[in-house]
Amino acid sequence: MKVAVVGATGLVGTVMLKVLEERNFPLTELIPVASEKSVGKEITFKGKKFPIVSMDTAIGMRPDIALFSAGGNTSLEHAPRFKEAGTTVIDNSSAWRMDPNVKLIVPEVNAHELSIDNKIIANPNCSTIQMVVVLKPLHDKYKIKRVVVSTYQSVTGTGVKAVEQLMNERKGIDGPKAYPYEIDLNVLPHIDVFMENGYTKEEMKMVNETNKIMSDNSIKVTATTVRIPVMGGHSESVNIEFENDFDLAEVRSILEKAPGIIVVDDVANLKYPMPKDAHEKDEVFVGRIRRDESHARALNLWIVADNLRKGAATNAVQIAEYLIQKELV
Ligand code: 11C
Repeated sequence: MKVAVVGATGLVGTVMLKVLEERNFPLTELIPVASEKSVGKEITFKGKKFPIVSMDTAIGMRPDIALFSAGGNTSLEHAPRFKEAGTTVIDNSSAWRMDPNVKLIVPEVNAHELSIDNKIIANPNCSTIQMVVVLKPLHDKYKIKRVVVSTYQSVTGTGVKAVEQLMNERKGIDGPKAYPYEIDLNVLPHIDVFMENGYTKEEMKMVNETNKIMSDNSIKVTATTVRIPVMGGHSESVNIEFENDFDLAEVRSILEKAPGIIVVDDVANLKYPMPKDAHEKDEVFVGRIRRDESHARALNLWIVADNLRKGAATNAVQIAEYLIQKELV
C-alpha cells in the first residue's frame, strides 16, 4: 500500500503517522504531504526518513490511500484530484461529511456500508465518534429515542495554536490567541461558529452526524459543546432515553463486550474515565453508568476518548485497515 498523509505536520497528521507506525500498517511507501513551506523537509517513520512533498507531487505518485487532515478547503479542492488519480481518500475534515454521496464511517458502527466505489470517505467529528461507538450497541438492544449530551473538550481539538494559547497563559506569556477569551482557568460554551438557531456548528455536527452514522433519523439528539483547559481528550456527559426497558447489569455487560470500548466504572474505588488516562489510547472509555432516576427508561453515562486518536487519526486508520481487509482498495 502506497499511503499519502496530507497535513503530515499538523496535530492530527502527526498522530496519524504514529498510529500507522504502531499498528504496523501494511505500508510499502509513505508520502507525507504538507504546505509549501514544509516541502523538502523530512519526517522519520519507522526509523527511515521520508521527504515531505507537495500536493501535486503526491497526486503524481498515485497513492492507493490518502489520509487527509489539512482543513476543509484543502479537502474540497484536492480530494477529488486524488480520486481522479485512483486514490481512495479518507478525509478528517467536515467538508464531505454530510454529502449524500459520501459515507461517514465509524468502523465499529457502520463499516459494512463501504464498497469499492467509495473513493472519498469521511471521518466524523471527534466528539461524535466517541459517542456513537457507545450508542450503537445500546441502540441495537434497547432502541434509542433521545440523547442529551454536554461535552468537555480538549484544546487539542482546535489545533496547535490553542495548545500554545493554553500553555502561554499558564506561564503568563502573551502570544497568539485561538479563542476569543482566556482558556486557562476558564470554560467556553462555544466550539466552532454560532449558527442561526443559536447552536454552534460543533453541536449541530453531533446531531446530524449521529443520525447519518447510525442510519436512523428518528434518534433525537441535542448537544451543548464546551471547551475546557484540558489536553488529553474529550469528555462527554450523555443522557440516553430508550424506547424499551433496560437492565443496568445488562447495559454494563453489553458495553464490556462491545468493540472499541473499555468500561472504567468502579466508583467504590474512585475509578472513572478521565482524559489523562485516555490520552494516547485508541479506545473509548465509559463510566459513571447509572439510571436516570428522573425517567423510567433513561441512562446516564460518562464517555472519554483521545480526540486526536479515536476521534481522528485512529478512526481514519481503522477505516483504511477495513478497506484493505475487505479488498475494497
Ligand atoms: C474540536 N471537534 O474539538 C473539534 C475538532 O469537524 O473535524 C474537529 C473539527 C471537525 O474543536
